Formats: sequence, C-alpha cells, structure tokens
Amino acid sequence: MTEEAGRAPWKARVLTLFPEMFPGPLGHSLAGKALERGDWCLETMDIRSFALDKHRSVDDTPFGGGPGMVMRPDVVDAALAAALVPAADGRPIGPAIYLSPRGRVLTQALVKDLADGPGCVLLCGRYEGLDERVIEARGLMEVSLGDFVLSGGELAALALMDAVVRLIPGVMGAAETLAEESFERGLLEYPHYTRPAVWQDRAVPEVLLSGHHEKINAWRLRQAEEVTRSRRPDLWAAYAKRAEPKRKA
Ligand code: 9D3
Repeated sequence: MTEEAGRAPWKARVLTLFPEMFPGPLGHSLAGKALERGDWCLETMDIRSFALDKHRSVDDTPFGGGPGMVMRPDVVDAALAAALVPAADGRPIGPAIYLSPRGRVLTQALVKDLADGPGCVLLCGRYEGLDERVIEARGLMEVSLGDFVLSGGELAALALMDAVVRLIPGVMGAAETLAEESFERGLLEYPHYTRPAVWQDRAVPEVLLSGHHEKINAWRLRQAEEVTRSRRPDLWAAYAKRAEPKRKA
C-alpha cells in the first residue's frame, strides 16, 4: 500500500546551494507522513558539487556591471544535465522549473498539472539569479510565487511541493478533497466558526446554529461572494463572467 501498483511515486528533484533546507517544513504533518510512506519522493542535488574549479565557485560578476553576482551557466547546466538523465526504466522526469521572481505566477491550475505528471526538477536560484543563456538552452519554465522579494528559490520550491503533494491520491483525506472541489468556483472561502457560540460578546451568525442546511449553504455562498467581491475584484470579475455568461445574446 505504499504506492499505486505499477506506478512510481511523484518525484521532485531539487537543485540548490542549500540542500539542508529540504525537506524542512515538508518533513512535518501531511507531506512528511506521505514522504515516509513513499507516496512521493524528494531528492536534493547540491549545485556546488557540479563546480568545475578547485574553489568550487558557482557564481561570478555580471557582464555589464551592476550589483550582486550571477549563477554560472556552465555549473548550473551540468547540474541540470545530471538531474534530467532519464531513469533506467525510461520513465520521464517532468518539466524543469526555475523558481524565479520573473516567472509566471504559480496557480492551482499549474499545481494540478504538475501533480498529474511524473514529477519535476526544481532549480532554486540564489544571488541575482541565473545566466539567461541556461534558461534559454534548457527551455526552463520560470515560476514565481508572486510580487514580493524572497532571498532565493528554496522557499518557493518548498511551497510548490507542498501544494502539489497534497493533491497526490491518498495524501489528503477524502472529505477535504471534496470540500476543496466544491470551492473551485473561483470564490474565496466563507467565514468559519466553532465553539464557543458566544466569545468575547461576539455571537456566531444565528443561521449556522439553525440546522437548516439549505439556508446555511445559501448564507455561505452569499458570504463567499461578498468577501470575494470586496477583497479580490480580479477573482470576482472572472466569477461574475462565468456565472452570467451572456446577457446580450
Ligand atoms: C536587485 C534585484 N533583485 C533583488 C530585488 C532581484 C531579485 C533576485 C533574486 C529578487 C529576488 C531574488 C530571489 N528570489 C527568488 O529566487 C524567487 C522568488 C521571489 O523572490 N519572489 C517570489 N517568487 C520567487 S520564486 C524565486
């Protein structure tokens, strides 16, 4: 019962200058248990072990000047070549992803696509980033977590893997999976409440105590719509478009 018969577990190969950052938080809770069970597989490769000189250098100063250092294309390409060697059984490895602040922003749609595949190679940048020529030569897919500045790609790789692993069959409970699917309508979640029914003079909305499930569902949908409309106009526009596709025709 360690994995689906005949199918190898989802595998991430992480290329990093800080292999000791893995599995990090993924060693705990859901993802950690799944890792122990063999539901997925995590391999780290130290980019520095592919350095070509006796000083084991992995970076150099930018052509054209400017601050910081750039990751050397020759060293990173050697690491990618090693990470992309096909397995003896001919099983594909999956896409090579470069975690980069210039990438397309990670979405649940991409997370799902990755979870449906055999795995991926995750290249974590440090310094100012990677020499552009390796990105081109290897056709790397660049993925960002969003418009804020991290110190490197490692935390982004951990976030991506966390998102993927919880979609692997058997990792998350069936109830959670179902609840999630019902919320893939592009809305933010309705507010949640638990006991005590009154806390610091704040009462739980009465409808939730009514036991009237139809009313509760309607209330939750209205709340979800309101919170989405006020906080995320971008999601709201897309949702409104889908809910009411053609008023003219
Ligand atoms: C001088 C300009 N640099 C600092 C503002 C650009 C820069 C280089 C390298 C900014 C961040 C980083 C390191 N970040 C990542 O490797 C990274 C990242 C991120 O910073 N934000 C969101 N997603 C990601 S994925 C990888």
